[in-house]
Parts: sequence; C-alpha cells; structure tokens
Amino acid sequence: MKILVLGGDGFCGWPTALHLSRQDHDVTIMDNLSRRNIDNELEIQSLTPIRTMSSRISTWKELTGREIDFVRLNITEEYDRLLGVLRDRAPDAVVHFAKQRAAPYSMKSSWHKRYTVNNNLNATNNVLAAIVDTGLDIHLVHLGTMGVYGYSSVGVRLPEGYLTVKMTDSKGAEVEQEILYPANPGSIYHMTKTQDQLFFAFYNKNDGVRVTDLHQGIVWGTQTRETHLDERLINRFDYDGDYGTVLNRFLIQAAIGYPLTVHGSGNQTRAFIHLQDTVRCVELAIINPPAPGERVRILNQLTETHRLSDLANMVSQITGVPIEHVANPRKEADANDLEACNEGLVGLGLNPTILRTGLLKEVTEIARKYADRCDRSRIPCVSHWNSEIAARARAPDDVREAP
Ligand code: USQ
Repeated sequence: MKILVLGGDGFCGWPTALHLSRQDHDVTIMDNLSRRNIDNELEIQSLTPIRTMSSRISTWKELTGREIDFVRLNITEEYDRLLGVLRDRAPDAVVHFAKQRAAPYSMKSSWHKRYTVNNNLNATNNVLAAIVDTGLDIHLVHLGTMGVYGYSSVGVRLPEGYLTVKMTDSKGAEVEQEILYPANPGSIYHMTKTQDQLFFAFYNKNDGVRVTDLHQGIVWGTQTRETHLDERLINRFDYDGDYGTVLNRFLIQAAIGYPLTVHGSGNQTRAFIHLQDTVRCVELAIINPPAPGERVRILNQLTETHRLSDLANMVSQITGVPIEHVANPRKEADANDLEACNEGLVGLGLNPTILRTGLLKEVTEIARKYADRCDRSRIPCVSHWNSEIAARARAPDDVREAP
C-alpha cells in the first residue's frame, strides 16, 4: 500500500514509518520537524542521540534496501502543498501523528495553549479537507488518546468510542441512540483530541471519508525491532517534565538514582501500551480499513491499565530506587479506576507486550546506557495546570500542602 505518515519524525511516527516500510509498504514521511524545534525552545535533548532525518533515511536504505521518502511540510500552514503531495502520491492511507502531543507543554502558558489549539485543530481539518479535495478514497488513521474519556471513575468498562443512551420522547416512549462517549479532557492537548473526534464525525457523515481513530494509552519503551537495527535509527526518549511520559520518566529516574516522582497519592490509574504494540496496531488499522459508508471506527489502543503507585513500586523493586510523592502540578482526580475495552485491536491480531517482562530490559538497554546524557535539573514538572497550583508550588515548604 502507499502510505503517508504525517509526523513521521516523532516518537511514535518514526518507528511506525520504519515498521510499515519493513512490511513492504511504500512510505512517505511528512513532517515540519517541530518536535526538534521544541527541544531547542525547551533547551533539552532526547536522552537517546537521534540522527537527522536524512541520516535516518539513508541508514534505513543502506540496511534494508528500502526507500522512505521525506517531505518537509507544515500541514497546519501549507495547505496547497499538502494537497499537492496528496494528489501526486495518491496514498491508500494517511497516518496522522502530526500534533503537539504533550499535556504539560500545552498548559505552560497562554502562548502554549494557543499554539497547541491552532496547530492541532488546523492540522486535522486541513488533512480532512485535503482528502476531500483530492476526490480520492483515502483512509485516514489518526492517533487519538484514551484521555478523551477523562479519568473519573465510572465503574464500567469504557466502550470503544460510542455509548448507547436511552431517552424518553414527548409521548413517553423510550428512544435509543448511539453517541460519541462524552468528552472529558484533562488538558488543552487532550481537549484538541476530543475536538478531533467531531471533525472526523462530520467529514465522515458529509463526505464519506473513511476514518479510524485510535484511542491510545500512554506509550512506554523506546525501541522497536526496526529502530533497534542500528544506533543511527534510534528512537527519541523524552524524560523532561514537559514531554517525558510517566513510565519512561520512572525508568530514567531509576537509572540515575533519582527518587521516582509520583504525583500526589499515585492512585491515578492510566492505560499503557508498549511502542512495539503501537506500530503493530497502526499497521492492523491500515490493513483493516472501515468499509465504504461505515461510521468512524474507534479502537482503544491499550494493553494494560495500572495505578501509578503500582508502576513506581514495580520499578523501585527492580532497581532499588526509592519513591517520592511530590505535589501534583496537574488538576486531576487524585484516584480513579479505569477499565477499557480493547477487543477491537486484539480481535484484529494484536498480541500484547507485557510490561512486567519488558521493564528491566528497557532500564538497562536505554536508560542506563544513555544516563550520562540526562540533565537532572530538567526532571521536575514545572508546568502547573492553573495559577492556584502554581502559587502553591512557589510557597515555602512549611506552608505547602502535603500530597
Ligand atoms: N505523572 C506522575 N509523575 C510524573 C509524570 C506524570 O505521577 O513524573 C502522572 C500524571 O500526573 C498523570 C499520569 O502520570 O496522572 C500520566 O502522565 P503522562 O505525562 O505520562 O501522560 P499524559 O500527560 O496523559 O499524556 C501522554 C502523552 C499523550 C497521550 C496520553 C495518553 O503525552 O500524547 O495522548 O499520554 S492518555 O494518558 O491515555 O491520555
């Protein structure tokens, strides 16, 4: 198949592009390299030494003989070029990773809120409008988030995107309808993902665009079978307070002997998936597109759920590094239950990587190996969700609330 990977330079996009290329798909990456520019803005670097895009692509060709094309393009701002590339390549599928994907970054300031909204929403709308303009039947596979459902305990297994509701009509009869599960975002970033869902529903209803929206949990791990082939293909690893996600942060913290930073009680429960399973899920979504006329297909992309304190305990037991409960910089429930259906992707053939077996390998192969590139001063989370939380963080220790 011909596949365009938007955001193919990023943490999930790069390994996905390689995986699809290895499966003999004809892959083009489109990216504006914004993630590398954000590294410059934040004065931070990936723990792993990532190479330039041209070096990545030439290494891949040298090792496998396969070509990956690269188009440097900002899909939020360069609509005509985006449309031109879509017409020219006529892909069967477009995978859409091209987003500002960090919740703390999206909450840093009003500038970061506005950037995240402008960038993410216009990116999605432009891709959909361009697909319609081509007149081609292109399947859009989007990387959404489990965060669209929110993290309040509801006591039921979260469905895959849709919820059946019953209402009473004016004559007293019961009416049943299937609606998108009520959106409940916990950050500006997550809010853009909830709005993406409305774009998909509209373009699907109005123009018949075929869309698969993958509601992904928190990704852990760094390498996939393909990025592992050569150090020049290595994937990025973020550990800083803005871009590092929780389990990968615990892994590098353990590697450098930094007490594991559990926010608040640690009784928050979240969904997780290993990066190797991410790339497999995207492939499964591409090769099993929705039928023409089918509504937006929503699949929950997670393999496990864990309480953060259980995760921290697991890493602490493996490495002997202690846990520190720090004041939570986010406005989020201090404790929640989470159960979610993932039968869709399992039914298509996903065979999950289990966290307990992969953790130690990740600590030794990545975190310890590159520990000398870690800047300890960038570990604390300095993005506070609102002014009250920021003021509390600035207060002297003796008046600060215990977590
Ligand atoms: N947390 C800690 N300690 C830390 C960092 C985070 O306890 O050092 C906590 C946070 O307070 C939060 C949880 O860990 O309760 C998850 O935070 P995270 O930074 O790992 O993940 P999140 O901000 O939710 O976002 C990440 C990705 C995003 C993706 C999302 C999936 O950056 O792109 O959409 O995971 S999900 O969480 O399922 O919505």
